[in-house]
Amino acid sequence: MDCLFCKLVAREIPADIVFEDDDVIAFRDIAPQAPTHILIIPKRHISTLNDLTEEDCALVGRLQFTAQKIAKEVGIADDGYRVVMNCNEDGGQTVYHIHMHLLGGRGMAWPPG
Ligand code: DGP
Repeated sequence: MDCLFCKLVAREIPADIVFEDDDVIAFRDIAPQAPTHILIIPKRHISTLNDLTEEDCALVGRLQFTAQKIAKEVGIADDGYRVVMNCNEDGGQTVYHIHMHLLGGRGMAWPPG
């Protein structure tokens, strides 16, 4: 499958990996939008949030919990952070393998652009 993040999981392209377990991998975004910008993804390919099934609920919870763990580890948990998952074109998704953005290290604006 021609998926950038599957290639990253397979170590076919390099990444600055900050966390990995059997189901999830997290790495620094190549174009950071904040002092801390980390992507947390399932190792299994899921194209968009629209493709999730009931069986994926625990996996999505694992993504969120991993974000919390990393936020604490990198020291942004107390000041605060944002997690974002973009879906399809209007949502701003550019890589079609679901991923959670963990953004922190600066104040965030609302509403998002
Ligand atoms: P989204 O627009 O929500 O689909 O986010 C995709 C993110 O992926 C975007 O913030 C940039 C990041 N990205 C794209 N290509 C690479 C890559 O090769 N390596 C890393 N580490 N991040 C990438």
